[in-house]
Amino acid sequence: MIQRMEEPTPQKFRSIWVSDLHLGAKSSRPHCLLDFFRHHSCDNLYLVGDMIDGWRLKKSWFWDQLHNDVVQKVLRQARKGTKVIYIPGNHDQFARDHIGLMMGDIEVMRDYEHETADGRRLLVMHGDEFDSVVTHAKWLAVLGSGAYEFSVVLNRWVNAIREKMGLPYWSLSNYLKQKVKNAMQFIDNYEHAVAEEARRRGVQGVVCGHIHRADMKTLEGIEYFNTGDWVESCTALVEHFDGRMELMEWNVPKNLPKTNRASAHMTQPGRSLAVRRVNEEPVHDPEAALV
Ligand SMILES: [Mn+2]
Repeated sequence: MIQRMEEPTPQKFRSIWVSDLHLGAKSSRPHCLLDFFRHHSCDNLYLVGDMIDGWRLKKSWFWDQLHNDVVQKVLRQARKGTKVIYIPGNHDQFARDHIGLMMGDIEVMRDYEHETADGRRLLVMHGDEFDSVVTHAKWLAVLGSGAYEFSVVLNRWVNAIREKMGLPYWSLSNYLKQKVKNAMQFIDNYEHAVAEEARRRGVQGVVCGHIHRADMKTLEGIEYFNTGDWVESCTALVEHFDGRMELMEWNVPKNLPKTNRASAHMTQPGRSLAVRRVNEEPVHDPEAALV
């Protein structure tokens, strides 16, 4: 008998939402999503936009076997009976020309109303529509915590030069703090705009992506879910069979030998991110244009 490499038995959910994979961008992490799909299955799979980064692909073609594998995996799930709905985002807006059509077994929609097992109605959309409603603050132009110390050193240099040029003292750290504040304000405005749209449509909640910030909370009576991304955080939103929602993080180191991969994340399978959100570090995205 031929010994085959064993596939894991996937954990099954009623629904899974993923977004912002940005396939085609160098920072995309298709191996993480592929591994997530190997370990989880569902009845309803939602691809909530920016799955493929058409903007990047126009500039330089970055597409390897792993990219194909993810696409194949999704197509296979659709063929096997998972209802797959693809809601294109701003980076894969070329697919918006196909709204209402089928791509293989995948249905392409502008947005979608999902009904949970316990009867809540959730508006599913990518969410870039609400960029213009909020500010045009470059909210991603913020730095992570490690960069703060560096900024203090840099500040000294900057001001030494400014002094030589006869310019007054200028605080880099205040400048950065202001940037971070703007970023937080942007996120807050965005979330409220999206929640407001759900209210306008008469549904109980909203599932979106776009800002690469996984979250799960209630905003003025509207349930707000953000699926996060597969560029940095590798997060998915899942619905259990009783309608319970959960945010999952699925990070797999890229260079881990295949056989060890399972153990890499089994230490914390699907931990909830719901508590991670207060006063946390601002998002730092190495490719700011990804949103
Ligand atoms: Mn987007």
